[in-house]
Amino acid sequence: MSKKKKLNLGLVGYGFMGRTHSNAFGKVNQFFDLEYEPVLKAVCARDADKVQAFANQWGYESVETDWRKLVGRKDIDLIDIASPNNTHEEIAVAAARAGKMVLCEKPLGMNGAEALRMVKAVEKAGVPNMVWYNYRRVPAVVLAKHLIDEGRLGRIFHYRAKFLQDWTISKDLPQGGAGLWRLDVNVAGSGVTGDLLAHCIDTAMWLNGGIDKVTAMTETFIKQRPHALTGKVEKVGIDDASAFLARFSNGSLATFEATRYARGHKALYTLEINGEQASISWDLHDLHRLQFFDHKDEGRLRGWRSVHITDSDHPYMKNWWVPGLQIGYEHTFIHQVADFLAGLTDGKVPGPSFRDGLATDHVTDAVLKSAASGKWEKVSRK
Ligand code: SOE
Repeated sequence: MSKKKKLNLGLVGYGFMGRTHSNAFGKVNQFFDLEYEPVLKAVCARDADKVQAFANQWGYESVETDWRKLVGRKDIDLIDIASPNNTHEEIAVAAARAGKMVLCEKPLGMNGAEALRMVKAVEKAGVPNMVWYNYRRVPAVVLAKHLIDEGRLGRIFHYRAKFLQDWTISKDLPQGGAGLWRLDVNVAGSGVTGDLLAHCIDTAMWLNGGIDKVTAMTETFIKQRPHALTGKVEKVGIDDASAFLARFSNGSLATFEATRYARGHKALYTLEINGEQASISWDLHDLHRLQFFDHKDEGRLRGWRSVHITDSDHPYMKNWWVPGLQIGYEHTFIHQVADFLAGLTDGKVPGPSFRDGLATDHVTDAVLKSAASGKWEKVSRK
């Protein structure tokens, strides 16, 4: 019998993200030596048969079909929100008021106003909180953060990020319903701005500090789609593509682009940072490599290094296999849980906090505002 402190989890939502979180909760104690151990107490979703099947597959002890009942349960310590974006605020606020710790999928709110109410609720309740911006926990991206914080890049001039996909190009794809709610603006809040650019923005502000202002353009290429729930052809309200220029507070300039219309690209999240002394570049399709160029290298041998991030002195890697053997996407969620649990022990839960999630929502709000106004828009810091 494990002597670890039990942390009873209640998961809301069993889609793609419910699976990534459940996998992380299940694996974390096998690879990380932690005081706390997550217990898969309950999973909640509206469809009783499907949620029971999910519970059986992932090992949850019980099911609920109403999140209010889950939040009201005395045997639950932490509510993990992996349901669609339009449910985040209500569940998070209720969970915080009930004194539960709260983890929430990204983006935190449908917009900054929602996210601010969520921040106020968790901060008032004083409950540990985190947003699942998982790419902060790719070992190569963490190494990039260390190199920047050590000053190896020197003054930063440029930040460049893209997140390219191609899964919504077909005009026959419906909007709404299971698996396709990201196309329904009433459920998602926005399109690629909140879904994909939000990842780029979270990582960017973590690596390079705050963003002051943006100028953006968005496009909806397919204007109408059948709605899976109503059966009617309805106007599409999401942005299919979104691009913006930004000015960071540290004086660097940035370009960001996200689309679901880049034929051939499935989840091509790339970032590049150019500093006075060095540059860094990273690519999610090759996530265990960090490209590094150091101007201080001897001239004859100067060039881009492709560092294979699998050694035990690379972030998180001593917890995995032997050098040379790679890890993947699902490990970023395991790292996030490991850091969260370690933070409970230390009394200092690391980011991204709900407040960090709010900062990203403020940028995406400014992006959408600028796309509508055609002007540069300031990013709120409230
Ligand atoms: C959309 O396709 C999606 O699944 C996002 O919702 C995730 O946040 C991203 O990591 C991968 O793409």
